Amino acid sequence: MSCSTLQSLRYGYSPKLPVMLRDGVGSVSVTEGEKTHSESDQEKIKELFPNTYGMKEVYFRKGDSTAPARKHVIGVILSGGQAPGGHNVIAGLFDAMKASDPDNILLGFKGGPSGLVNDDYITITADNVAAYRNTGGFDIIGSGRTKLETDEQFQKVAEVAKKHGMTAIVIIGGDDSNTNAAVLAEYFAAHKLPIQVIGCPKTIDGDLKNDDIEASFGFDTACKTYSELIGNIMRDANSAKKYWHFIKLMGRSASHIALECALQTHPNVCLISEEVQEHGYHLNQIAESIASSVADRAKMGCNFGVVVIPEGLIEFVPEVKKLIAEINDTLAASGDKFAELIDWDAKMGFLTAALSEESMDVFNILPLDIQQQLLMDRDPHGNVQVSRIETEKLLSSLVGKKLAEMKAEGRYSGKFSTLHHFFGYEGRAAFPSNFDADYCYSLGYTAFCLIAYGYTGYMSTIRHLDEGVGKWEAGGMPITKMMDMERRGGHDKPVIKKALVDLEGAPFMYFAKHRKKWALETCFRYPGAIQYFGPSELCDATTITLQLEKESRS
Ligand code: FBP
Repeated sequence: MSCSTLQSLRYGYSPKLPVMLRDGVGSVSVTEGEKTHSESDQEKIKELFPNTYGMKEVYFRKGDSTAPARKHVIGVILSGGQAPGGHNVIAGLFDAMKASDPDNILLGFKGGPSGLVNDDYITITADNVAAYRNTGGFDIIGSGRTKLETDEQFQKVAEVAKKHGMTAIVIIGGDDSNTNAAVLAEYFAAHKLPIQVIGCPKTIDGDLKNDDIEASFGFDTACKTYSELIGNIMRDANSAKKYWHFIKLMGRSASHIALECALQTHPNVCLISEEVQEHGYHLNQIAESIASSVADRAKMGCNFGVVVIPEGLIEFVPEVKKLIAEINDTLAASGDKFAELIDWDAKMGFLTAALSEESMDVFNILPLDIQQQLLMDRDPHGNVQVSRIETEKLLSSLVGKKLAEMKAEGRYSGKFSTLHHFFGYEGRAAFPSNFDADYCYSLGYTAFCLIAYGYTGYMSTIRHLDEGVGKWEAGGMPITKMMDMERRGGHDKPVIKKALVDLEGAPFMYFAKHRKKWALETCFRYPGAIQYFGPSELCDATTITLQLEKESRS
């Protein structure tokens, strides 16, 4: 019996590289573009990054390398939530390093930034990498959410780097981790330490996106995985014709994942948090609009449908946003006092005394399990863990109440049976699509080219992602270019601006144009599973978001 598995077959996949990288690092030349400036707050950011601000944009071309020959010991970390393709960033980095000099060494620090601070590492070998090529997950070295931001941590990292003779560190992470990469690069430059820092844009959420980063890696695979699942549910719904499915999708604050999945599958309803915020829609209004879609379909004999809800929605509903902010302040100010209260009535007493009357009214209309979820521990950044709040259940119960009222008034006579789903972890460690496998490998390869040419404080970039790999362009962009000043935890901080869904952007506009029809009719699309082998138009297709963004630019 043959025992080929997708895993074993994927080990043999050769990720495609942009043309300028295909002949190996010895044949990559560099061109510098214009000096860069930050998104906004230029004077302030220049002052905070005196050694790494204003550097030039970098492009790689085919040509003889002029990078100085030098042995490298590079440390790499994976930071934050898993995103498909992380292993390939490491594989691309490893292959480029070894192609440049077989004696180069790659150290993988375990469990995210804390591994770097605590000098917990493995030496990455060819055998190691071979066991993880083109696979999902971050298990080659693990990941973590420790923030790398204090001088004390930087000092420890410097000691670890000195001990190993490290020349560079590659940080594979989201907006916050890349912000910290820029701060670390500035710290090393200010202390005249010869350690370069390069970032790679990771997150399924798709919110690390700007003029220079067309997409973060993992978004493509995660959306395709969720779209397959949603499509399967739609087909089941359209067969059984008896359930309304409420599906919450990961993505933290931004609704990019929900929007892309809606474009892929055409649900009856897809909420977009950014739109809810823009119009200040209240919970009541959101429930009413879903209920009206349910009632309209019921008139046509369709007592089934699909509602897609972005994970972070709850934080964008004005009254809940206010409630969460008040709970955050109350929990932060109470120290351990609140956590020590075991009895629910005692907790309620505490909250009633601390929250405004308006917020307490909102809290009181929420079902008990949602109330409890809102009081759970915050993440290390002090944020509510939105992935753990069952917004899908909250909304379906509010819609149920609305429909009951409509029934009593004779305005609705259908059946409303609901099922709930939350898709998040199902997609974060999936086998990367060809797009993510190629993109990630290219990001890792490019990261080494940036290091070889001596750059620090840069993010590895691949442009023209909406075209085939043959047209991709490898390069680097100073991270400070992507920054602005934001108020975080009571202080003004330089950060990479998080990209939320642009309500005037082509993907949202397309959705807005079609959603009325999708709400009433059954227009479901069934994308099926990600294809790894077969015709290129199937296997290498990008997201609809990227395609629409491209069309709107051309
Ligand atoms: P990052 O890429 O920003 O780390 O987040 C990815 C993510 O999957 C979010 O979509 C989600 O809200 C969060 O991680 C869940 O966190 P955890 O893995 O800690 O449960």
